[in-house]
Amino acid sequence: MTHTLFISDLHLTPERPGAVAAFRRFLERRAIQADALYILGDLFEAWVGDDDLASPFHAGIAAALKGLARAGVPVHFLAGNRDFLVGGGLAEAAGFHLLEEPCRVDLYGTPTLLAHGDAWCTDDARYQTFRAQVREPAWQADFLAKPLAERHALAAALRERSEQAKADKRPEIMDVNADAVAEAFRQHAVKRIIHGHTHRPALHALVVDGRPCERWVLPDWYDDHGGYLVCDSQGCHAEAW
Ligand code: LP5
Ligand code: MN
Repeated sequence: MTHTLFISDLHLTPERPGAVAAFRRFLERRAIQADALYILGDLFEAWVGDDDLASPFHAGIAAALKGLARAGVPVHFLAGNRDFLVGGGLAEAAGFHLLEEPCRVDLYGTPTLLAHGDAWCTDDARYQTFRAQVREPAWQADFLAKPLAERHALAAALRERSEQAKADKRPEIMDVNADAVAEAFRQHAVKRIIHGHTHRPALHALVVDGRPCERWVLPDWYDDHGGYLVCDSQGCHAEAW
């Protein structure tokens, strides 16, 4: 047993070649040494359906991930708000296991809860309304039935709307809600949570019902920065790439 790696919020797109190159290097040189790799959502800038594997960019990322899995490192993926439409097609092409969030795992003896993190941003009421709608199977079936080009156009329009909406929101409401997090520690009987989404990498030490707990927030990846969490039997620590 050595260590397990956690990443999220890479937002991979051909428009940010620095982050893409860093991800490829990370897979080839760093993740190859791990017991397992967990991707906690927002691997892609936007995922509009598994038929988008027709794009050479997406197929190339899937192939790189599959290379890691073929080399014997299990890869696990749970979806974020940018790639909640990832399904069995990408899982097959990339060789990863799809997880439902939140997902409780035993990490070298420490029960740990994994999630993207957006579901705990309960103060962001407009986002939660939107999230509930796009997680509906009927909405997803309707969206996936549209031509690929139309889905790309809708996703681009939504990204623009989202950036405008975020500019008008107070930063606090875009962070996780303390009560929602405490409830997750309680409900899943864990002392450690790992998540992404908020782009506020940190270790938060807290006490829930008298028990010391830790919440690790993963960093995002852009052309000039990014990183991952390393966990082993001694605990976790963050590393930059
Ligand atoms: O992603 P991030 O961190 O920047 O912002 C999120 C929330 N925004 C989103 C939207 C994603 O960025 C884009 C997802 C692309 C997925 C592609 C597939 C599905 C396409 C569906 C096409 C309709 O998740 C943002 C949060 C922020 O996190 C912090 O938690 O605040 O939430 C918003 O900005 C949502 C707005 O507040 C409400 C948006 C209402 C949109 C209504 C539908 C518009 C239809 C668009 C087509 C014209
Ligand atoms: Mn996110």
